[in-house]
Amino acid sequence: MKKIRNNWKLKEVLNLFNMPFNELLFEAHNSHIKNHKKDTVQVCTLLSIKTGGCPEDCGYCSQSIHSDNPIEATPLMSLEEVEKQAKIARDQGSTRFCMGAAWRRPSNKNIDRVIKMIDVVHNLGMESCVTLGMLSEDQANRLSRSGLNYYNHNLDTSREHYEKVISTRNYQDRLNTLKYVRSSGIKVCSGGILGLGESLEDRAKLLIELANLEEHPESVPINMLVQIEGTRLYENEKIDELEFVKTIAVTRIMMPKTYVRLSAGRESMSESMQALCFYAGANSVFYGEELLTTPNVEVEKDRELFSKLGMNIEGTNKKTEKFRSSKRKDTEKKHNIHNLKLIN
Ligand code: SAM
Ligand code: DTB
Ligand code: SF4
Repeated sequence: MKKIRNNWKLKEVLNLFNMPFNELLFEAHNSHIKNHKKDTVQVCTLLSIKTGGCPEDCGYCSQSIHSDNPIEATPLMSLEEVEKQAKIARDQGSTRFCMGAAWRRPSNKNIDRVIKMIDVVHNLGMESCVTLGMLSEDQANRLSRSGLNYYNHNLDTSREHYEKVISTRNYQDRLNTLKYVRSSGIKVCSGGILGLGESLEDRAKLLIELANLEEHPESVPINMLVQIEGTRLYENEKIDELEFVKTIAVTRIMMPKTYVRLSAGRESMSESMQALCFYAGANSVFYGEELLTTPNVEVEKDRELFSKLGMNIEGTNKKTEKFRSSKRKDTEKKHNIHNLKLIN
């Protein structure tokens, strides 16, 4: 992605946050329509290919062995199961498939297996994304040679707040992986979570870290903490809805060409709040009934919302919908599934 601006200062970002709400949204919306196709949303389906048993102690995550109620650990999913899930996602209209694994860092053997999964996704005509924890330079290069499109690796919060959330790795570990991913040629997907007990200044500093990278990430997910029982941050004070919308707007202004993903937490957001986020510059979402270990908005509900808002899914048109609908019938037959909940 072309360099835009990467010398943001804290004071000017705080000034953006302190603008009157309507003025901030208006400025963000103008930046959005100058740089992106209007009323278009990019959709990506998530699949947890290796769940639970993670040695990291991220205070928000149900997959950490440090959680009081850790999710059951599973082995790495079979290629056949990945293919089945990827076909369902494609038939539901998804154009990107993101596979997540609860690892601190993947072994080289597991990288080999993930590369085969990436091939499966490409053969189905979707873009690929993976999120596997920390990578070595060599692993990033191998994934790049496999044709991987995106690597997701979040900074989560500001450098200062980070150690209150995670103690088993540091900020520089995260930045190193992002550096290897960027120099390997894979597109960068990196963002954060709101509702981790961070201050407004922490939110501004997270965005400065991302926007002051040599190149802006192509994709920035903004997650709202999904509070999961047993995790350290369960029952944290919830972030104010309008503060969340403002963070989307500031992200849009600071990184005009980036896809801003309205990520985890949509299930508990009203349609009006999501509509405000789209106005403020969000232009991608996770799509499909599940995130990694928690539920997401139902596909039909999303379809209805997009239709109410006059929004289209990026990369789909009448021809691709017809193709998907015929593929959907094959998938239903092959896996003996009736009535996949989907597009019409
Ligand atoms: N283990 C890898 C890692 O941490 O990079 C990949 C999977 S991890 C679950 C991917 C991202 O999901 C995390 O970096 C975090 O930003 C987000 N996430 C995890 N649990 C979450 C929660 N409860 N609410 C919101 N976002 C969450
Ligand atoms: C991201 O920023 N959010 C996604 C994805 N990248 C991998 C994960 C959200 C997880 C929400 C909690 C769960 O389902 O476990
Ligand atoms: Fe492990 Fe990723 Fe969960 Fe942290 S967020 S505990 S690294 S799966």
